[in-house]
Amino acid sequence: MKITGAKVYVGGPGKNYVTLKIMTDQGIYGLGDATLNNRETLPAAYLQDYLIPNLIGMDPRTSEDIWQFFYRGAYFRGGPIAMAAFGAIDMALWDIKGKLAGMPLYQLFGGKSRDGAMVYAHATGADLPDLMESVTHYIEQGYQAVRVQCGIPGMPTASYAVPAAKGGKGDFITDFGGIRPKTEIWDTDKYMRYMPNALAEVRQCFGPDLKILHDVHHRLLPREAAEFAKAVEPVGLYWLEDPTPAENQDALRLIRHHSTTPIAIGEVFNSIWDCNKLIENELIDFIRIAVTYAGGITPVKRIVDLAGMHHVKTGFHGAPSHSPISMAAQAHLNTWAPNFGIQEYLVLGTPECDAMFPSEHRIQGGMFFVSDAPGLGVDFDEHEATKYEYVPGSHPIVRLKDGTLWNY
Ligand code: KDG
Ligand code: MG
Repeated sequence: MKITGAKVYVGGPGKNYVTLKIMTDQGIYGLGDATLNNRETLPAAYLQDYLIPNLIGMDPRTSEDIWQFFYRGAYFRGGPIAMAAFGAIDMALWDIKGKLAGMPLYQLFGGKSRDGAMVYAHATGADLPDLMESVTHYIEQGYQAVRVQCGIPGMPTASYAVPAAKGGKGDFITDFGGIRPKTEIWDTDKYMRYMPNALAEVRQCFGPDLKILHDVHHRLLPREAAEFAKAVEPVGLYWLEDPTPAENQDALRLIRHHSTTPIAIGEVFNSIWDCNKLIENELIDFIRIAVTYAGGITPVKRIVDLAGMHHVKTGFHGAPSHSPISMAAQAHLNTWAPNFGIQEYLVLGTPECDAMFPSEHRIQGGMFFVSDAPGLGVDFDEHEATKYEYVPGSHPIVRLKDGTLWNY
């Protein structure tokens, strides 16, 4: 069996999805997602210029060897652009393997450990009453878990993922006005004073059963993160996400020394080497890796197994930037993984998105139910894809009041 060709598409309804389609001499094709938020053209160029020309003629069933060929063969290791490109190839090869076997991917991993996988939504508010309304909206749809983010009085611009003014809901991360980022001002003192009480009010309002998650988005130093994690202990968070950047993996010990609040980290990681110490030293409770930026199903499955040995559960990244293809790859892992925790799920789910990526996967009552179609169980309508073009976008950057550049 041989790979005969591959195509890359950039664009989508309201998002720049990077979609890879690998064709074979047996008529079976595989699909992969290389979307790297706000840098989408780069994995696409890597695929077009270097990876696809090497793929032609390879046996698609040798997915492990192909992964090693590209990873080791690049000489320079890792990085989100390369890993997103390798990730798309790996997903597409697993898709082909599942279609050849006539089985949904979760069967190839070891079968079902559960019927549905719990997902969480994003509740946001410009202020606390606005946030409560947003949480209520998701509970009414059957969600058992929500990530809560809200504006902080006195911060000149909104804090992470919060609408700047009352009225809007949803994720306000990518600005499709161009590649020059807008600036937000961050004030740690105001956040530390306000947010623990705000989280306590959410708990008080919605009772003990709601799973409440909160994302600090790398804004605190390790000591501040420890203080925050300790302060929110009475809230009983399901997780506290990215309380501090984890580039210095040892710094996470400080949080563990002071608090039992569950910690979730990893959405910016690209490999097992970014999280092996965090996992082996049991400094986190959830690993947030994504099959796109971390190089596909092959390496992520190894991370899931390592995590399982250390009581670390999965909580894969699922921001709206991921296409239904990588979300399906994660859904198959979620259906199998004995140490599954929760899945972030924010695929747009619009009629336009469903038309471009048809599938029988379904979300119901805050749970993701994977379809039994062979492979990933998602198709790609190339005709629909031609309706969309790449639209340049950017994340904001963050500065402190005195102008110092801070962590977004
Ligand atoms: O591109 C960056 C987003 O994916 C990120 O800001 C989303 O933090 C995020 C989350 O938890 O979904
Ligand atoms: Mg996050």
